[in-house]
Amino acid sequence: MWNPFRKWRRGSSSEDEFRRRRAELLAQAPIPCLWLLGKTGSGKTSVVRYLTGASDAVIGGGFRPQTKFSRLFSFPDDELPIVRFLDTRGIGEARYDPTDDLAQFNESAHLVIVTVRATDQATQEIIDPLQQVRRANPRRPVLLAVTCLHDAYPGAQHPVPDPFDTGLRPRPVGIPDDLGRCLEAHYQRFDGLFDRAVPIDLTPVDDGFKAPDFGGDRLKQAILDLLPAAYRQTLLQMDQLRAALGEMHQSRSMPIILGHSLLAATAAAVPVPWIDLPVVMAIQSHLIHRLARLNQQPLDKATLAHITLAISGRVAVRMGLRELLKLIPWVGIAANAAAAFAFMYASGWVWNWYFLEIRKGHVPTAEELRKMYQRELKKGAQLWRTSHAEAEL
Ligand SMILES: Nc1nc2c(ncn2[C@@H]2O[C@H](COP(=O)(O)OP(=O)(O)OP(=O)(O)O)[C@@H](O)[C@H]2O)c(=O)[nH]1
Ligand SMILES: [Mg+2]
Repeated sequence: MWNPFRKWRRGSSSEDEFRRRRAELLAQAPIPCLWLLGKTGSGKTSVVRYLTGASDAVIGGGFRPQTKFSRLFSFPDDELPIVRFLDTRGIGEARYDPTDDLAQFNESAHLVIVTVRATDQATQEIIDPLQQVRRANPRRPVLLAVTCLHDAYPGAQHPVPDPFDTGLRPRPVGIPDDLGRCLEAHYQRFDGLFDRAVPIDLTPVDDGFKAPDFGGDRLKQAILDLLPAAYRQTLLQMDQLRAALGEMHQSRSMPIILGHSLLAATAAAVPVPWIDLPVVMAIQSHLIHRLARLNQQPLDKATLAHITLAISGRVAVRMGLRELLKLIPWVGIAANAAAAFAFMYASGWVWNWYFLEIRKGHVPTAEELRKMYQRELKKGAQLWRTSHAEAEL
């Protein structure tokens, strides 16, 4: 029985070796890192929750302390992140000195998001460190997120329709002027320290707002526009997948499958022959085991062989990725990466579906598995193409 993981292991030793190579690949993978800078209670965690769909408990438990003032949250986890958030703590309670954070993260943070509450006027403690952060890398984009808009219209619902123009410093049109004045004051205070602003109000559902993610689309669009193109893709893929999956985007499988697909694409794009096929196969094996654990399903060798065989047949399994490459009409590194991405994406969703069906008491037939694999392969290729095309715009 052919087992891609065993073959790879025989060639190159152990789980440690895989971890080492994964770390090498992760260092090259275009994982965006967003640096959240804001006073305590200004909405940093709310931004993370909105962008990832993760719960407060997951976010809280996933933060790793980095420096005196900061901690890092890798989504969905440290093992295979698709996006990272650097969260500053305690600003407003203590004087924040960004020197340590800059020493550690100046190179790796791609975008700074400054959160400030609409009616907060004591902003100097955030302006001072922001000046230092801006000076350290003036080309790194800074997004000013003005949060808790409703503080400017207490007791009322958010205005409908959305009253903001689409400028870099959005202003509300046709509503009472308090909010407009608050925003204008922030734009003046932070003048020269940000590239674009977004008014948002991200509220827990229990707070009773009819629109709990007020301005959320504006926030996402601004992040996509500001991030360097290479780092934009990952977020685009996540966004497009969410739209396509609807309710299922809450599923914890999505970021895991996406993370493995991106790592496979990175492996295939590295122009070193030894790295592509064996490592991609090892990544697939990891993905399958992760999904089995997530769905609380046992995974034995017989099942592994049975499904792999059902999906693509004995010869095609052996040749999996290489065969796939031939079917893709472009050549070169980009095609390798695209094929590896689609291959991992399709494998992930087929396995995930298999585990879900088994839990329901239905054993999928080989024909069903094959059909789904073909369908998901097309979707994966499409996702790669559209997110790359959009990222290059
Ligand atoms: N209504 C509303 N509530 C918000 C908004 N942003 C944050 N909050 C609420 O304000 C509280 C603090 O928000 P967090 O997102 O935890 O703030 P934080 O910046 O992460 O705070 P620290 O972790 O203490 O530094 C929470 O109860 C949020 O639900 C917003 O835009 N609108
Ligand atoms: Mg927080």
